[in-house]
Amino acid sequence: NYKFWQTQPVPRFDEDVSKQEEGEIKKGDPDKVPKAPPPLLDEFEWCTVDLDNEDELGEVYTLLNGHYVEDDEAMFRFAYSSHFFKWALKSPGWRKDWHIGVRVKPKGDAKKGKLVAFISAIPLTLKVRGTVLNCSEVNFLCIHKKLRGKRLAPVLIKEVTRRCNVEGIWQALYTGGAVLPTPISSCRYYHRSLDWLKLHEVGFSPMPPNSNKAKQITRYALPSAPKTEGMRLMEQKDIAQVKDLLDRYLARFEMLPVFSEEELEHWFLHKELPEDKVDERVIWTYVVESTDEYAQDPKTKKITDFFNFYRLESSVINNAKHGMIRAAYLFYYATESAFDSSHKDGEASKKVLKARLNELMHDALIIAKSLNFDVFNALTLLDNVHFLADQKFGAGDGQLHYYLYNYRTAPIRGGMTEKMGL
Ligand code: YNC
Ligand code: MG
Repeated sequence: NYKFWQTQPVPRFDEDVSKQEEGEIKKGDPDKVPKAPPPLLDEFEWCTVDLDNEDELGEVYTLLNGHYVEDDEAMFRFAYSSHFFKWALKSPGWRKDWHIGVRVKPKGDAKKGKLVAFISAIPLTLKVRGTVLNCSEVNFLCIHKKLRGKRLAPVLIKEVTRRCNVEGIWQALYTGGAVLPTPISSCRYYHRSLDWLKLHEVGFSPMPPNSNKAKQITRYALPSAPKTEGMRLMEQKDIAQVKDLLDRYLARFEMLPVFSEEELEHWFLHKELPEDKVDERVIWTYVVESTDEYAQDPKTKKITDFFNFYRLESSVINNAKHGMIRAAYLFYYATESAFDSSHKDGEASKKVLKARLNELMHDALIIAKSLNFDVFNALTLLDNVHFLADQKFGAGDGQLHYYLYNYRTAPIRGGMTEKMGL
């Protein structure tokens, strides 16, 4: 019955949001923002986690790797790398005090007690049906398994809200598998096997009736090299062009993130890692650079398409043979073929887009396979419906619900930002 959520500025399930005015639910009042965090039980205390401190980064890593999101059957659990946390939590404009922890109060001579809960926010500029919202994105809410069911989650949510309000931020975007009042959109996870046998052995991919191992392996076989001419890894010099293409592409959707060049660089461009950390790489962005058919100089090239995926492992909780699943998550993409104007009718234009997306995603799968990923994941958003079935993705049982805090809007159709796991 949502004892906590019914006290919050979010639409109720029974509201007909389409009949109400779009916008802020409760006007933010800086004078009413509490000066201090809400109280915790006596044995706990608030802290700010310093992700620039390797020890504290390690504490977040340990908490989340032992206690973060699992599937319903507790077979798999998200296993973020330390570098992933830096990527996800230190995007441009990040604030240290938005990395919030709860510790057990230190005993004896100890300087700090064990980290038992975490919640975070990063700044996000979001466009919802033309309105630009300066909001935050709340993620990585996690409570130690021994402290579950004690109403600590609402306290963490109140504290992250307070720390956002202090900065004059009154709206937030968040996602999750839990059903809360009230999703603005809901997506399903789709999975494309790259190493079917391994996925089968860990219990992720069942054997379909009337099939066998050999048939399944053949079904998901991929060529060894990508096919699209002009495809290469994104470089620094591509940022402005990729941003222009992405901005135009995302403008076709009802809700989208607005990235500055600096943000786009952070999220899309891989930076060399120290030698001992090379396998913590998170992001791979590929661009297609083609000869521009409209250019005066036929040698002029421009970026006509791009896509990227990030790496997020899942630990396999109880399996003798495999400890980890290496998953690639489709993040963003954009293609000039979305603006095809050679056809007058919409159906023909859609075919152009569909054909191009299938070429691009086929190459994304080939590349991910060559990078040793076991599975390629995507959500039912953006233009993904055009390629999921053709590229042999199968529907998963995970749903991802999207929520906005303190903002009322009619349900969002189709695409929007791709998400970082949960
Ligand atoms: C959840 N995922 O309904 P009611 S996603 C929000 N998001 O409240 P307790 C959640 N609320 O129903 P536990 C939630 N899960 O009584 C539960 N709740 O109104 C609500 N799992 O609290 C729940 N991470 O402390 C109920 O629950 C109340 O001990 C119960 O802890 C929950 O990061 C949790 O799945 C999820 O670590 C922390 O189970 C724990 O069970 C856990 O008794 C594994 O809480 C990891 C996991 C969630 C991933 C995520 C997004 C979080 C968004 C939070 C909302 C942000 C709002 C915007 C704030 C900023 C505003 C501004 C400006
Ligand atoms: Mg609790």
